[in-house]
Amino acid sequence: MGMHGTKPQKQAQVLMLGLDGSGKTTLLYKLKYNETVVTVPTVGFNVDTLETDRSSPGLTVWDVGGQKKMRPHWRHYYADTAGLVFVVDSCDHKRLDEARKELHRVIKFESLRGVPLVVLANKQDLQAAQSPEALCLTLDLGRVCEGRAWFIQPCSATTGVGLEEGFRRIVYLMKTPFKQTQEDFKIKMKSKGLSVTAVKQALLCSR
Ligand code: G3D
Ligand code: MG
Repeated sequence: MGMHGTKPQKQAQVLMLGLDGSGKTTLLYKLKYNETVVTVPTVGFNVDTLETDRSSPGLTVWDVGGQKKMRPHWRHYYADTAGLVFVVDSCDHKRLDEARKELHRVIKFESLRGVPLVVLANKQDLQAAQSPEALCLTLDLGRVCEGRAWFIQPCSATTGVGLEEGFRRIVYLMKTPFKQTQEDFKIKMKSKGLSVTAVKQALLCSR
């Protein structure tokens, strides 16, 4: 993310989860070093820090391995999580249902109650990618995220498009009380001439 002079004082923990192969490690390296790396499946975790603007805490991002055998261990990373980023391979149509189940299982944990969520709809550079609107429905985000601040961000870890936006969004959701995010959202939509109902139908952002 942007480099803005003085290091922020506090660090906030962002937990990045998602099925194996969804692109977590690729996107973390792209964000941090602007490099496309050849990844190997993450056994255990990677951790890195990202700087934000001076008014926001820096982020410590935990990239936890997403293989089936790793998933029971995800819960050991939930404590102190200020923001959750769930990465989805938008092209892996066969495993979208598995991704949905894992996401639902994660966000039901008591220790993650009310923690803001950004879903990164990754691999949008590929033609077969499902759109974020369609993914919202496939992942049933509107229903399962009731009462939680959330957003779905299309991105590509290989080109870098959408990555900073996704992490800016999690910072905004972490910093802003839930009620305020709803108000901001309504104002933004009105200024675009869209009714809140129309936008809810589009299911593009948090309610
Ligand atoms: P993970 O950390 O979530 O397990 P990785 O996933 O970061 O290891 O990525 C898994 C594979 O997906 C890698 O390819 C990586 O290059 C690819 N990938 C990640 N993000 C994108 C993206 O946005 N677009 C495209 N086209 N590919 C992506 P390999 O071939 O090494 O398995
Ligand atoms: Mg990995």
